[in-house]
Amino acid sequence: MKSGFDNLELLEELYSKYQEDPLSVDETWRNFFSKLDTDSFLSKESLTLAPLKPAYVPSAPADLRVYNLIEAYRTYGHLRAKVNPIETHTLPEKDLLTIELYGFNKGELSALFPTCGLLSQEKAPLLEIINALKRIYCDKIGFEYMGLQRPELERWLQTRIETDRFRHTLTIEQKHLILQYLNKSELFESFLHTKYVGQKRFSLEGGETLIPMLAVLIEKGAEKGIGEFVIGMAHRGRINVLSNILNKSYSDVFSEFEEGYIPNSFAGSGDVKYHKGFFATVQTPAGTKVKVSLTPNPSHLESVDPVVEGQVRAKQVQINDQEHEHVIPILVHGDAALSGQGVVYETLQLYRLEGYTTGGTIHFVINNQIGFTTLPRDSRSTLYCTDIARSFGAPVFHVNGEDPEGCVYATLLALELRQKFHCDVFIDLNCYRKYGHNETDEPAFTQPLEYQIIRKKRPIREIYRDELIEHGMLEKYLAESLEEDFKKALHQAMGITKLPPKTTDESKKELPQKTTHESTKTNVSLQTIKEVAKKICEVPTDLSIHPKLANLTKERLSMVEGTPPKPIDWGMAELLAYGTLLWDGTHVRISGQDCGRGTFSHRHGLWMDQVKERTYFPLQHIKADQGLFELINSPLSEYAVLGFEFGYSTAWPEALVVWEAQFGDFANGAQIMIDQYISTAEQKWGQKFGLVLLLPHGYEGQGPEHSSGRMERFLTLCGHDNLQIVNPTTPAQLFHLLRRQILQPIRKPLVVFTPKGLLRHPQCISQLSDLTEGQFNEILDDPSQNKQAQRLVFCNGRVYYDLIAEKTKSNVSNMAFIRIEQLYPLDKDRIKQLIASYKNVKEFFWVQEEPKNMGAWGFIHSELEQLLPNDQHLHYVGRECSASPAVGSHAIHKKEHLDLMKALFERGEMPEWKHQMMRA
Ligand SMILES: Cc1ncc(C[n+]2csc(CCOP(=O)(O)OP(=O)(O)O)c2C)c(N)n1
Repeated sequence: MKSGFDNLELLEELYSKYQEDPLSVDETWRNFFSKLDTDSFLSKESLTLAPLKPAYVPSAPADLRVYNLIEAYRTYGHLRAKVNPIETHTLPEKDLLTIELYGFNKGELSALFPTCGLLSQEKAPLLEIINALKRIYCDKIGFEYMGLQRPELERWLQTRIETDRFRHTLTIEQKHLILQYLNKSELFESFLHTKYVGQKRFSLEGGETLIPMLAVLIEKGAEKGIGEFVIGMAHRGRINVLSNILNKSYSDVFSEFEEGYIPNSFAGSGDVKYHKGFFATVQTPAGTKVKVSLTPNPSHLESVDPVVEGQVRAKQVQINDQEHEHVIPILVHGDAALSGQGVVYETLQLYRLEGYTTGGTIHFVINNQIGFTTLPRDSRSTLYCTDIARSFGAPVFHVNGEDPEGCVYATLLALELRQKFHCDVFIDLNCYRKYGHNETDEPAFTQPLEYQIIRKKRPIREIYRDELIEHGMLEKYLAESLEEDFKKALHQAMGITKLPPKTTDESKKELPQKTTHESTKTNVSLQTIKEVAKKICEVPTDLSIHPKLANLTKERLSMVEGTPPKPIDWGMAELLAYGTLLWDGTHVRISGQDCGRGTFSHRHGLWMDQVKERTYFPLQHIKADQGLFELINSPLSEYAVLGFEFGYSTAWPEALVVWEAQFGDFANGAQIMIDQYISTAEQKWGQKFGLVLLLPHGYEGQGPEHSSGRMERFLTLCGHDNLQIVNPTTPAQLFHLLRRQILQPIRKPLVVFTPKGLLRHPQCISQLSDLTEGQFNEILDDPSQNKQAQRLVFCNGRVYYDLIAEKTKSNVSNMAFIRIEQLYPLDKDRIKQLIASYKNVKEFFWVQEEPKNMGAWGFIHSELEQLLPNDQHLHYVGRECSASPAVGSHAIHKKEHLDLMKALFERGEMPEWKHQMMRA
């Protein structure tokens, strides 16, 4: 019996025969192969099959028709460009560029026509004009730049491309340098392939031209004054980029391939080698130094894009790079991921927004024309994987990986364009993937015919080397010695790798930060609070604000200046937290949907002039040397915006970076950012950052989608002190919590469940003295200090206010309420102390408004039960398990709420408590 592989061989043999002579195979196979030929890679033909109408007016003069023809090449020439090193079929002649469409015939090819500025002479034979157009637009670079709605940019590029200025100015030294980078790129991979057989590395082979492209970009960029590049990329070629672009030592790379490898510098849980980040200062051949970092990246493709943008933005702001010209983002994509992942669109949407722009990103696509086992025809509806670029007016240069000089030319053009127009630009590196998805995969299971072509391919390095030798630009012996020297260096590095690791001493490793429950001093002097309050309530004389806002500022000022001061509400406490941090020079950045005013109109950190178009941010006007304040209404995206803020906070850990969700549950639109980055980045990659998430949460009868911030999800992510999960219940608690985030000695992400109804609840207030004297309390004891209580109720968040209202109403005296403000890390010692202070307690309860399978119960019940006296259990009072977070009907919500209160307050003196189940 024949195995699958035998059949494959047979198939390959048949296909080879068919390629030589289609008539040599029988008709069934002929039909099958001809279909594969046109379908195997996304066919540009599909665009050209419809019968085309003439693109000229018959009466139009010749110069106009020539101009139309030139414009057609500028617009569609890329469709004819020879950019695909594994093209399986030749395109038919008849297409959008055929001369008949523009009113010419073959007999006119030698007739003279105006060149319309394309050539230096005024007139030229039609054939010469067409040949020039083919050379410019249909050679090994496809320029896609027309119709981007940026005429200036299009004109500039046109001049650049058509005068072909620096394409042919590569010196012999530069050509040798390109070859040297190809040597490094390809020989490094083949070395790993033979030394570490069967180990995953996501080889770059087939697309190794990426290395000279990146190298030249960094070199030329540095010479033009760029001080830093931040690169985001996925698995493919990452190890190659680490070694050959960021100069991570070969021996360090090899040691990570060794069996038994244990990292010797960081004691977190770590990550696999093709996800880790790296930072280096690289010296260019001309001696210029430039910083290059590669951002850590999880498996989730494209998720790193907004992270890189956020990091770059933070770095630009830190060095006051207002023109966005000194720190540049580079994103390297895979073709399937680029066209498939929605976060790409969300990230691109940020690029010209004032609060997020980084002045343009240079994108590279390692377009190996496959995603794992899926071909383009199954993975996208667009012609190019880069078609998203058109939505944002970003030019695309389609290049052929087997044309290293063209690739380098396009890269330098992209750099110049980005620096001049501050736009995004894409380089679509058409190449192939030498092996399967990884090195252990057999690609011929799913792409037998493509791999027949690919297996016959010579390495790009060899093709280019032989080209240089053939054109007399390189001596053969020199080429050989360059290769030998590099191989020797790899062998030497390998020798070092075999030595024992530098240190296995655990005590020498950098540890993840530990949290403590010691309080941080966060109170602020009365004088400073007054000065800050005055400034944030001061309306400039030339600003006409909304009358209600004018009243609000007076009201707010009276919370500090009144005699006696009025109670502080949530909005004022929050602004005072930001204001006092800014006062001390901390940078505060808040972004989220509609966060300027605040979804619930509680913040009003952004004032609009009611007469003329003008915005005013009072927190930007506190004092001369204050910290920078940014309050940014974000686009309607969670994934990219949260990713951006995460990136920002990792690059600027001393800043208070806040992301607010419109409602807490919208955060799940950014779940990848929460799971893959925020909760794990310190353990995986050693990143220290203090990002704050504000998630409005609370059961107020607004239906399934507006009640829950999905606290349970965050609580299941907790471990290794990775997060701080807080549901504060007073304005003063919020004030101290936000200040603690900056003033405590460690940096940990903070997830805050924020209120909606409580924003204006008459009981949810604090006194001025709570800000000047207090601190953040992770656990709040019952303020009534009813230490004789027989029932001790633990709770969390807004339900506390319902409970004390009900307690007052029903005149209950045997209960005390303890609020767990900080759920994680949980201060168990403090809870134990409090439990011990209530000596008469017979019953312990946890009350929550969320269904039992949601909220804090799943996390807290085992934590609290361990702390109770021996024979005691924690009784659950709350809604039963539910599929949906909350009911849709307000009336049912109210009934559920009454039932909940009754369940706690209307039981007999000492009921036999069971875990309470309630039904609506
Ligand atoms: C968001 C996401 N979904 C699925 C995967 C699994 N996966 C890993 S690589 C890959 C194919 C990627 O193809 P492409 O973007 O073209 O890059 P290539 O591997 O070809 O370089 C897939 C589906 C993933 N890593 N991330």
